[in-house]
Amino acid sequence: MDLNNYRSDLPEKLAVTMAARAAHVLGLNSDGDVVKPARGLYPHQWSWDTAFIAIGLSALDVDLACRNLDALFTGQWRNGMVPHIVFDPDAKGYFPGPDRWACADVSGEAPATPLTSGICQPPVHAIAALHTVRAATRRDNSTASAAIRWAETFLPKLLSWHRFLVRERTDASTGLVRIFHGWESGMDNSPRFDGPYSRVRPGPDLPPYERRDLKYVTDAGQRPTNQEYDSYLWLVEEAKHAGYDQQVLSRSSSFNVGDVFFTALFAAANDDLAELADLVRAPEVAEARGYAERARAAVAARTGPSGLATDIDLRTGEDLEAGTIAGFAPLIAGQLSAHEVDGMVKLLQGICWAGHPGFKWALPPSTSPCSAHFRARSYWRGPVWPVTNWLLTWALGRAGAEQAAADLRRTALEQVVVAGGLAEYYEPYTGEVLGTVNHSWTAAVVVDWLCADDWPRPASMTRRITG
Ligand code: 2M8
Repeated sequence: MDLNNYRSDLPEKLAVTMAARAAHVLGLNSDGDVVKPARGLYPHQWSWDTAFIAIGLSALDVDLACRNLDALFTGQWRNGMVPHIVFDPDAKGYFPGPDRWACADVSGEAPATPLTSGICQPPVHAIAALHTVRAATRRDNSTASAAIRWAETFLPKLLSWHRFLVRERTDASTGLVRIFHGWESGMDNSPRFDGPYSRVRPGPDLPPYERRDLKYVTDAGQRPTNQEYDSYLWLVEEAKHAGYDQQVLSRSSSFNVGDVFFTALFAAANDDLAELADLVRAPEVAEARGYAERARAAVAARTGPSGLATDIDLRTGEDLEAGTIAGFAPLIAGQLSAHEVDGMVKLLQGICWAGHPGFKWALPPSTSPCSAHFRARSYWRGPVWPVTNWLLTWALGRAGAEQAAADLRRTALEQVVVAGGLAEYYEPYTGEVLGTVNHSWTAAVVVDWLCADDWPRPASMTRRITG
């Protein structure tokens, strides 16, 4: 078969090969139980990556999925925050590392071990936990009951994390989750944050530093700029200066954004937390439902006539209209009417998103090609990310738009197969692989997509990852 002309559904043999390859990448990126995002560029455990990785692993090895989530939560702070990085003391070469964050030195909330960063990332963990438990219940009885027992132990940790987001991070006036760093959104250099970053002024006392990311991605144009890195590092200094105190930061941080996508994921995660609590007969079902409703209402209040939602700069009150994938927050938040879902699907498939006539694949990029901020090769400013495709397929399926979900999933898989690499992100016009080429969350969503279709799963896939 000529893969360059490949356009139709994956034949079974190719699907199995692809799934095995994705499982192999997860194995390549693991140290013991813990699957890191990528060798070299991201050698520690990342927060929302771990959630997506667990989603993929749950199709291969439920227990390993649980162990990855547990490993991440060993870094949970006393106030409930799940840090965006849990550092591996043996892995070097990532900047900023634990010394630069100095969390345990300046905050009594941070654990002394493991060492962590001092900010968080979107709360996909409850979604991953429920996904994992559901995968287990489709297996044999002993896998199912082990997963339920695990969920009983994991639920209090999830609750403490969600309570942190409600107590420390929910903006009273908008109901949105506030973030103090673009890294917290997971979409680091997205044009969503150009306005807020223009107001971050790195001082002359910014300690010197050396970027390490450019050793692994040699085309600097695919990564954030040096100027952006100065702002990123300056915000770390500000957070340290505030002792990572969330209330102090809400007044002092020069970056303070009400993030619609984070809030939408929080709504969806609370729906799943409620379901998980129900499954293990815990009393917090109503509490989680309440959080979900309030987060969903906050996203709805930021949704314009187009159907897309807009972040807000909480320092200035400015609407952060930038034409990014985060606009699809209402779809992620869930519980839209059939009419609203239909509108979202039309937008998603329209010429300003997946249906852009110049694109190689009908997939939504991180920033709309109709936006003046669109950059085809630059990280979160334009490329297509399999992980956001997964979130959209998941949200569409949940909203009952099964055909749109299936089309998106099929095309996203075809892109990965034809490009020949499980890349971090892809160039929308050419389909070229960008960033790192063996990225775990890409591998994880590929495993989930393939297994969700009940394609055969060879035993070798499980062996490769579990050793
Ligand atoms: C990217 O972010 C990190 C900082 O957290 C980096 O560029 O060094 C983002 O894509 C983020 O969403 C992701 O979690 C992380 C690891 O894959 O990489």
